[in-house]
Amino acid sequence: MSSQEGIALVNRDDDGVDTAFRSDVLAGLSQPQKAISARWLYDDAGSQLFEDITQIPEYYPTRAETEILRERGAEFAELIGPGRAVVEFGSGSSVKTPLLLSAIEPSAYVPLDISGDFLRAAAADLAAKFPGLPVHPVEADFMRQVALPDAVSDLPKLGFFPGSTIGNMVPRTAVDLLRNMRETLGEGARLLIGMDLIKDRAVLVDAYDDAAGVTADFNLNLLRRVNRELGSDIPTQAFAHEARWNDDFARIEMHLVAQSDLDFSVSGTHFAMTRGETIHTENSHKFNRRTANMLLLASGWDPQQRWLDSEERFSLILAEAKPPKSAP
Ligand code: AVI
Repeated sequence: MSSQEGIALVNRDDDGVDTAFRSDVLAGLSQPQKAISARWLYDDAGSQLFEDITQIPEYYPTRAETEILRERGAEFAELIGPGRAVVEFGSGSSVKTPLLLSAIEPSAYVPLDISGDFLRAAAADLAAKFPGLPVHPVEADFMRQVALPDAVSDLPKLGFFPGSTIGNMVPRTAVDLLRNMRETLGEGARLLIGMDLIKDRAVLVDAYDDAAGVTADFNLNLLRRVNRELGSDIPTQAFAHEARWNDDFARIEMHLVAQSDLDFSVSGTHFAMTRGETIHTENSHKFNRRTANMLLLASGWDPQQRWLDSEERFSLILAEAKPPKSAP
């Protein structure tokens, strides 16, 4: 997951403030359940903290997904075949992407990311590792439909969306994104997507509330960012990180819990919180076979194959964009 700090795609006012960040924060803090969108967790410090999270013992998703990519290369090659343009939604990870690319003999690699800096770094890294592979980075907001470079227009496509980032979206947004991916990639495209699985509540809560406090720091960094960028005086030390399982929606939620009654202002707007009140900062939805299939089918993707890691904690699913057909 990269920083969302794209240069060309960010609107700033005369004081250099990201106007979307300010309006999102002010709107979110004005709701009865205070909330700030998880996209703002990823400034440079937050992106580094997320990298640190992927290394902590309790956070299994990265290791589990990497294991699948490492072990199942021959099956990917057989089902996907050679010659596809791999379109990665996000800048690409230095570990996962090479595992896929070396398994399937692609014709081109197209990383899409809103952050030009992360994109160029990831593209250069991949080009060095795969000298014969054409790499065409595209700076774009992949939540929308994206025009791919002419150089790959005639190639069959494989979308790659690892990490269970789809789980950070509420279902309505996830469906919008998956439908846009289908439009971006075209008919006959395949999609290889990571989805984390529903499991024991304690394992899930620990993965998002680790003993070393890295995830707590990641969550609290959001308040530090608001103070730094929006001229506010939120007493960050008066908040505690909480990860809670919401069983109705099969998701881990991250909250920042006020430890006392509080008053603060953000960009000149006053806010008050009572002790125990929370700011909701992230959802991480978990799936089972049926809910994963339902999400894909609702978005125009036919699931074809599903792989799990050896401890059955995480899934990678291959799906195909098929034309709509009549069914009972
Ligand atoms: C990026 N995303 C898939 C992570 C997740 O597991 O939902 C973000 C994260 N938040 C806290 N820990 C990890």
